Amino acid sequence: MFTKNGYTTVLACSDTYRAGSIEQLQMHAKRLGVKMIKHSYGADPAAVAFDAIKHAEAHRINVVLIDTAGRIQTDKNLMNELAKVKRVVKPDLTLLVVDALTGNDAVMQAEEFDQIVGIDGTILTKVDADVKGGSALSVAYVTNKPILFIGVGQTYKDLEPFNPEQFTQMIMR
Ligand SMILES: Nc1nc2c(ncn2[C@@H]2O[C@H](COP(=O)(O)OP(=O)(O)OP(=O)(O)O)[C@@H](O)[C@H]2O)c(=O)[nH]1
Ligand SMILES: [Mg+2]
Repeated sequence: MFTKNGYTTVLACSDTYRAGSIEQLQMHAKRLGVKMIKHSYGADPAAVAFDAIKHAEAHRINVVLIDTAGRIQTDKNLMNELAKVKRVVKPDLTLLVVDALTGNDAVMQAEEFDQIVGIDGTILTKVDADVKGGSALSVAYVTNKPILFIGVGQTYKDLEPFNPEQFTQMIMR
């Protein structure tokens, strides 16, 4: 989406935790023709993000996308690690990616992430598979932060701006 709109990007693999995460992001970077900054598994996610920002500054790249590991909101250590990434790199925008299929759990997730890490908004994925999408209402309500984009499929073009009208129609159907 950034590339299509004329912005240059660099990806930071700050998911140093989940098996295969580095290879996965590397593949996306290759397909998209963008640079990716990585360390090894177990490395400090904040350090990776920091390096990516330095790289972007040196090469005048517009946007740094920092991909962090998925985690359960009840794991205090991992949640604090995420808070650290935020403290160290001071991102312009912190987005929580929520899977619409997780239903009510998405609401708990969003609430905890907002409290501990602080989010600016959410991206709701798998809206194509969600029966109703009612959790979106609750996620926006508990965080009081906007849903910015929805995921409607598995390809790069399947990220759409959130359209409240359309969404309401879908829920009311
Ligand atoms: N149908 C559909 N599939 C999606 C959507 N968003 C992501 N996926 C698929 O869901 C799977 C997991 O996507 P990832 O991007 O790896 O999810 P993640 O949340 O980063 O997962 P972790 O890195 O393990 O925390 C992939 O196969 C994606 O293609 C969506 O909006 N719709
Ligand atoms: Mg991931």
